[in-house]
Amino acid sequence: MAYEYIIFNLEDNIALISFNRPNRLNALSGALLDEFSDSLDRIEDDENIRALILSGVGDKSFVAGADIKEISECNPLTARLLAEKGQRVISKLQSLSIPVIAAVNGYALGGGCEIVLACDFAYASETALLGFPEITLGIIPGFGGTQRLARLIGTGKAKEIIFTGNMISAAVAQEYGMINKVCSRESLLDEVKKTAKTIASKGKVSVRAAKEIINIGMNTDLDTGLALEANAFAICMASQDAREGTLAFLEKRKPVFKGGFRG
Ligand code: CO8
Repeated sequence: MAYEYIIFNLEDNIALISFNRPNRLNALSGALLDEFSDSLDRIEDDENIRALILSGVGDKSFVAGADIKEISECNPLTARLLAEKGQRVISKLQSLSIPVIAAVNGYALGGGCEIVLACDFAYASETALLGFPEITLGIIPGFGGTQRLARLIGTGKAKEIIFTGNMISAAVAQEYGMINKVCSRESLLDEVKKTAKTIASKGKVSVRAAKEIINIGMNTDLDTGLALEANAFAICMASQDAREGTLAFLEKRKPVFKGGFRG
């Protein structure tokens, strides 16, 4: 599939997807969602890609939400289908086996904020604004926002953001745990790339296992999560990286991770 509404780049083993509808502040049209979904499949099929970075084209917006023109034309049935489509794509993003970092370079509103919440973590520029303005449109978040926001920051803060539609600054979003780090506009992408490179230099099997177990564990009880962690730990021990990592420590050298399992 050729892409018009996203830009897909590979830098070494790190993928970068930029949402690309700058004259609509990168709003998520159905066509953009299709391209995004296809690019996630491509990434999942390429085991050489070790991390994904998401950002928005232009200096104003990450993603300003779902496309309001498309929403305005929906009837209840097509609205449900569109909400389910967005939820599917964003859940696919969340369960991607490699780490995903959002570089929030401006507005992250509605569907844009829902994308941020499904990433493993996010850095934002100091001028970024996040929020859920749907209530001002007479609707509610429909791509997972009511669920992921409340789970991440608690129901009180989530309800205030969703009921008022007010945007919050990157600094407040950091205080709430939606953003890990606030950077200057100029340094944002470099900071995200630096962290992605650090992650990409670690063991392939162990990074994927850690992500999977944290994600599953957050949706289950502690005992089940601990049992899954022990199994995942055992799988890591079968990897060449576990042998290399532990040997390198004992030999007082830096590990060289190559991925894969011992024969
Ligand atoms: N959809 C479509 N077009 C948009 C969107 C959007 N979400 N956001 C901005 N645009 C367009 C504007 O209409 C404008 O177009 P034009 O140049 O043709 O007039 C262009 O982008 C530039 O925007 P502005 O001129 O408005 O820029 P400002 O700097 O004045 O304002 C804002 C920036 C404050 C971000 C403003 O654009 C805004 O309020 N945008 C809408 C934000 C919003 O409400 N987002 C939530 C959308 S709803 C949603 O995400 C629900 C997800 C679940 C859907 C479930 C499916 C049924």
